[in-house]
Amino acid sequence: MNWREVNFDGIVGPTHNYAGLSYGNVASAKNQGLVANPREGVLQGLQKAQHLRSLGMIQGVLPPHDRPHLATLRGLGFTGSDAHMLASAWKNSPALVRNLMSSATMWTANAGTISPSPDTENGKTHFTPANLAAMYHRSIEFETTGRVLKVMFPEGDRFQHHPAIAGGTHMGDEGAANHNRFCGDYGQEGAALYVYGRSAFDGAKDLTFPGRQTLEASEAIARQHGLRDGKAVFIRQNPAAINAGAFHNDVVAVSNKNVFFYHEEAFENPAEMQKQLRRAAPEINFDFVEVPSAKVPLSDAVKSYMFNSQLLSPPGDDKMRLILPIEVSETARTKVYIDELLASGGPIGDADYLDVRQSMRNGGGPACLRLRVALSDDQLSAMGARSVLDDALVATLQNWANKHYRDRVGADDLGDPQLMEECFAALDELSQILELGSVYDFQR
Ligand code: SUG
Repeated sequence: MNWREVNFDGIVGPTHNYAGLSYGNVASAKNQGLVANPREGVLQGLQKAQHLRSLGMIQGVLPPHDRPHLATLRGLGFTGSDAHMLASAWKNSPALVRNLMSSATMWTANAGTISPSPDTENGKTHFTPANLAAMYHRSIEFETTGRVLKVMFPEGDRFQHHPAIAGGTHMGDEGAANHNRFCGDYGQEGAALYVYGRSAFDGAKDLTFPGRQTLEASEAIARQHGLRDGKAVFIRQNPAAINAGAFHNDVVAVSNKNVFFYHEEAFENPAEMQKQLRRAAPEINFDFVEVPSAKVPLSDAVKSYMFNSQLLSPPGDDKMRLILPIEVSETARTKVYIDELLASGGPIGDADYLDVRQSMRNGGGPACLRLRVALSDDQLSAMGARSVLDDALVATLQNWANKHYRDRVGADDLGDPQLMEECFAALDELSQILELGSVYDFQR
């Protein structure tokens, strides 16, 4: 049976904008108020997906969500027609509308946590959508995400879905961005590393920025996914990394198979992290590529997003390949470091620099934009919906984006009923293209 990692990239939504909503996310705060170009954003994302396809990878997509999220407005007591609800909410609280217009679902590394079937007791692939409780504009994602995942991976012999973890910020869960699966090969049993920022009940006095992921939420996911005893490792992020802007662990670390590429200051106790992983999976020949602060200061890692890269095993290649944001090549020390890394004879032999600047300005690099799922041939053929890209689907999506998306969305546009109509028209058509059925909350 053939196994591979499939990347599901979030399609940038029609309301993509820079509202500065994510406290602790340095890029989001810095770029607040810029005019966004959603059309350029979606095309940059598709170009990244095409690049992976050109390397021989199988590539899927996940759809954007309906924005403004009318179900949330209704839950807050707004009534009447869609346009009336939007107008009243905009008058009452533009800040609320800005939150409900966010296109943050594009960062599918936060869509959920996935444990592939070789790692679970019942031999099924398990899914838990992330509650994203830390940020209001993201806390409205999990219900739609859960519906989409169920259409794409139908519940049954192969796939099992769980509800998002309840409990608000105490049980804050940000999904795969704080989760790494290690294995010898994708179809072999692996070990899971869950990285958390704080414990639910301890106050985390050493954090100035939010620790979005709690230990208790991570433990709950490992339990409900039925990971085998001893195969889940829980390690704390370095508070200094969170305070420097690494709001998710994937800003300072990325893994693939047996290789872990991470910054020296990513974890509170990196030696303990290595020890526990080796203990959890003695059969895996771990290769830890720890990047010293002396070569790449934490500030350059956060600014360039060097670790928010995709680390791939393209079919037929002996060495792994990094997909980096172009900002890494524009930051002196990270460019020098990557050149040295590729020449070092280690496990990583190639690197490509891609332009995903529309997303990067909100703190989302190549790794944020994708959800990884290890799938066998059999599981791939059992998938629902039409989310795996081929040339025809890419062309259809490009035409769709060119037809529906604006090339400018600024702060004042977010209360515009016309933008809402455009978003719903685009998603109505997209749900047909991707054969999603009724996953959205708006009525058409
Ligand atoms: O949750 N930005 C996202 C970026 C998520 C990046 N994901 C990973 N690291 N995996 C966030 O902070 C900004 C939206 C705004 O400001 O409008 C935002 O939500």
